[in-house]
Amino acid sequence: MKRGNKEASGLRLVRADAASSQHVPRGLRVVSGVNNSNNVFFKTTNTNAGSHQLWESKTKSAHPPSSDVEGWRAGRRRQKADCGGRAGGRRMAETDSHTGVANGCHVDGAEMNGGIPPLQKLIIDTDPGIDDSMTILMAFQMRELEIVGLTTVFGNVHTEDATRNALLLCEVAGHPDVPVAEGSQEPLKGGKPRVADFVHGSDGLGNIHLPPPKGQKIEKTASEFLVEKVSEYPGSVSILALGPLTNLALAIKRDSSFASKVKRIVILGGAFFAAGNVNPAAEANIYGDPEAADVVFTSGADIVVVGINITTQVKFTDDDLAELRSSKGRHAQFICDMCKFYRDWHVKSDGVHGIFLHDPVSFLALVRPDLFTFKKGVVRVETQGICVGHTLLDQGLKKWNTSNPWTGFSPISVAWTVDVPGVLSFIRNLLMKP
Ligand SMILES: [Ca+2]
Repeated sequence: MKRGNKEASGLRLVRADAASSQHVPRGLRVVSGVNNSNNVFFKTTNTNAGSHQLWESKTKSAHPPSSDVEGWRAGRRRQKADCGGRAGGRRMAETDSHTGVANGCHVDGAEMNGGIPPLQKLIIDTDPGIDDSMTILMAFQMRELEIVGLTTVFGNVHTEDATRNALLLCEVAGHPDVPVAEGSQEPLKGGKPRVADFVHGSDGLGNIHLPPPKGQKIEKTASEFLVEKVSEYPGSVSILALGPLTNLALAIKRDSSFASKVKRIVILGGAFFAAGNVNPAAEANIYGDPEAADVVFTSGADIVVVGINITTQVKFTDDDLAELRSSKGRHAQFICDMCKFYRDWHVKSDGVHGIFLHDPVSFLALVRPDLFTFKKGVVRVETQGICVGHTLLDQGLKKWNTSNPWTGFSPISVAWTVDVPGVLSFIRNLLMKP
């Protein structure tokens, strides 16, 4: 890793793994870049405009094409023609964190719209849950998303309460017709689920005790609904999993082609090379059903997982919450009412005067992957002993002499770094949107 090799010219290389001969063009500051298998990612910031670029190269030493740099120097807004295709084997995306101005670029094989992939079908598997609720309302605020349905699971509350809250949230969002399919009441191995009502209140929504929803859940179970929709639109439906992974594991067991038909599964869960939040070993969503998590992680699906090592970097302080309350955000009052209970728990539990934005951050890994870097590798989950629920990634740093429990499974993408100001700005803008 090279650090600070451009200090003299006023450029600072903050992080660039395995990029031994990279060149940082004048006027751009590299803020992140990791070697992801054979790819090198560079994220650069234009220090004048406060905007970001993400570069990807198939080689281990690369730099942005000079024609693009000239565009930056002239301060021109790059148009679609500049980045609609590959340039020298590189793909590039440009976003403007302040304006969200759209440019047609590529990231992760998707046409981008200001960093956001175009209209995509999304199912949210959820246990609402205060930060789940924020995320669901945010998702409904984005016209780039088609919410195909919500599926529910235990976790922050029992499954039947999660279903009631999911129905309520669809109604609050003005989308009462979105189907809600109820999921499993218990983890794969059976037994009483762990329920975190001490974090989210007895109603799961910070004890605001709303009247019951007008709508009803559909007859299909969550795993039936997941299989049906993924089969109806193969390669087109993404899933955001915000709770224990029981429903997804059941869908994978129900249909052996589920993993290949789902477009992408973005998961909030795990703690990668960091302490858990249930105990030192485990994070709550994975701990809620470790067997299911191991089934999903080793299924071969296109998986992105965002652990609490990433999400705890992104907080709303008391000042942020006050600002949200005084904003014209469509759901600002509702969210701030819910967050009171959640905030008080953070003070007691973590000494944080504010809230972690776990679920919203994982949502951004779906809609704004350019604000993260990822490391690819096989992830397994401990299912017994004192470390039950522990997630462990094989980073690929060593060629193992013999096969081991990580051998032979498909690698998944683990969120490795996050652009905290970029993520916070996107979340604030969405929540404060009238
Ligand atoms: Ca959740």
